[in-house]
Amino acid sequence: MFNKILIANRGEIACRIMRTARKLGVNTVAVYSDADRDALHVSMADEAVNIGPAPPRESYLCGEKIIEACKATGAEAVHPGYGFLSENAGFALMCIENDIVFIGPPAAAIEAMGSKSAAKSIMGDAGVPLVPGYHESDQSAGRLARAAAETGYPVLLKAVAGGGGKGMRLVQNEAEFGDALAAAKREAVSSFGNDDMLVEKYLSRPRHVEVQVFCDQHEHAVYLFERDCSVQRRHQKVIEEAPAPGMTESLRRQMGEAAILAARAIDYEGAGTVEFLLDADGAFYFMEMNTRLQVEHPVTEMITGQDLVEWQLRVAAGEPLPLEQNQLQIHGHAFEARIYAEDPDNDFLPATGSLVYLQPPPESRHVRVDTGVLQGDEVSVYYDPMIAKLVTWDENRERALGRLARALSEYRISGLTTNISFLYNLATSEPFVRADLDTQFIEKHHASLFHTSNDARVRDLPLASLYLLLRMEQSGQDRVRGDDLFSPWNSSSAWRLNEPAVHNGAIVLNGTEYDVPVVEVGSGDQRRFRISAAGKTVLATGELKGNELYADIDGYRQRVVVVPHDGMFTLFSPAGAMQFALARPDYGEEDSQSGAAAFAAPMHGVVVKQLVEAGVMVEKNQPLVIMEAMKMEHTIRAPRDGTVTEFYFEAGDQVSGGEDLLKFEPA
Ligand code: MV4
Repeated sequence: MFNKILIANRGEIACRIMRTARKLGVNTVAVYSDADRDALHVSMADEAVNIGPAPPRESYLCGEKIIEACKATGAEAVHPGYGFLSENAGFALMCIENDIVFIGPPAAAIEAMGSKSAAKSIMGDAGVPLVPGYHESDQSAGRLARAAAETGYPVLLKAVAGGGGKGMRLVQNEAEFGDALAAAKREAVSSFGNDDMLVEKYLSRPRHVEVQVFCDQHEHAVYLFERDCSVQRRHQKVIEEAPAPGMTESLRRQMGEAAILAARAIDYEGAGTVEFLLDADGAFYFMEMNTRLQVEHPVTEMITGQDLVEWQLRVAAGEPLPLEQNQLQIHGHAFEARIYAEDPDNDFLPATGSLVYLQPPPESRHVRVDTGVLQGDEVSVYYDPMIAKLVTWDENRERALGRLARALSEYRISGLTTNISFLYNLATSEPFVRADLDTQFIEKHHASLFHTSNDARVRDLPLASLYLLLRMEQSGQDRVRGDDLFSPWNSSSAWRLNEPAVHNGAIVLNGTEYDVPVVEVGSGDQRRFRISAAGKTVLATGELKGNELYADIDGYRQRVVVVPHDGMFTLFSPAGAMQFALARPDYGEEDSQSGAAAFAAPMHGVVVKQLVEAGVMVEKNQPLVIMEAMKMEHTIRAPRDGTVTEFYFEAGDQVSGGEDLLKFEPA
């Protein structure tokens, strides 16, 4: 085994690799860019070397600097992680030339899988099943058109140098062929500088099923079963699982053995993944081979009980594979959800900013969190905005999926927008629960996954209202215990003595404001909130314990989780995640954490307009300030008669959710 290795990567995968190195007693060297001086992967390493400015070209992608760092620290081997230099044959060669072990396959194996047509030729010759089609070198339009006709429409044109769906075109019939070819070539040339095409029979509803393989330097090869990565968005994986639902033992063995054929065909060594398209009829076809450890490797670790990074280090050090095929078994089921700083409701626009608050769910035998960031870290523009991989395991798919949904509902991040509630909607959606998976999953079920329609969610308005009422009462009590007594709407009981217990609050769902009037009825054990929302009136009561709301609505009881973030709230119920905000704060001021009196901004946004002068008397409900957030204007109104004694912002100012907007003195 090595004495010291260098990890030529950052973030969660660098941390992941160092965890295993430490376990094996291997010393670790981190490399870091100027943007990563305070990153977790740097503090985890035994030594760390600065390799330049933030842009990857000048640091993490700069092979010479990595080699230099190895020499300076005496590292014997380099683990490239995924991305960056992991599938760069030139870098693998450079390592060898400098007597440094590249923890990955031989450069020739990386090279061989770089071209789709060359890869297909090799795999076809080795007896790995291919999608019917054409992958020869004659690239004349006439030859390609004839290949399409022989294959049979519809066909898919794919760029030979392609990846990630770029330079790919579906052609339905002969009439469309010419235009489609021209379009695919244009895209391929601009993306890859190479417009060679291959032609494939189009499969209409395939699944993406990939097989993990491992080879050592002693002719041994095993497969560690499959992962289903069908749920993707723009060719980015979203949720992965192992094993693939609906696999038979026979299909598993056939795919596993085909994957080993593929690996042997290129004299593979180390960890590799053979990707297949699995058709609805059970036929499977080679798609590509990834010559690296993949992001989603943890689901394989969870169901096999193996540490794949340990296997990589052992194999690279010349040891034989730790286990033979007949010693490997699947136990249970695992999921991985990729938690990203991005906005699903804005075409998954990457989000940058500070992880102001970061609380992952507790880790256990069932829940694993692979991350490279800590609370307070920045998600910068330079690197992939993945925050963490949330991995769950249990005895079967249903239970593992339940664990995933639960863990997602417990994941708390504020400071930037994340895809957590989108992932929750996905994990709890009926077709996903049924394992009705294919590569069009997200497009097909768009309406139930995104916050495009409120129709289904208005049913949960009473839950949101009940939460806000109970939260107000709690913070009111907190404040009475504290010394923050000046504000009458903070301590609910104080002013309710003089007014009927009526709340005229309004709740915003995805930019639409709903009036949700509430009347308190009864007292003591019999006290209920009579909540009217969306044309229906219910009687509600409940208890709020931390983030758990124990709700009783017309006698129907349920426990849901509500997570505050950025002045908004996400309610996780079995129906999916619902985001809401307080539109008119008649349920009381909502930010109990900051202890802020007065008006906290309901969310990140911009102050558009100040509507009254400081010091002038205003009436209850009179508009005070207009804020714009999420492309919506929100009016902040007076909670009762009084005066604004101070505005903390001017028109045009950026405000963070939870920050005080103004100070109000009741009459
Ligand atoms: C296909 C296909 C259907 N038929 N090939 C997309 C990216 C590229 N690496 C391969 N891809 C596909 N190839 C044939 N002959 C459908 C896809 C595809 C896809 C594959 C895996 C995961 C997600 C996908 C999403 C859309 C299309």
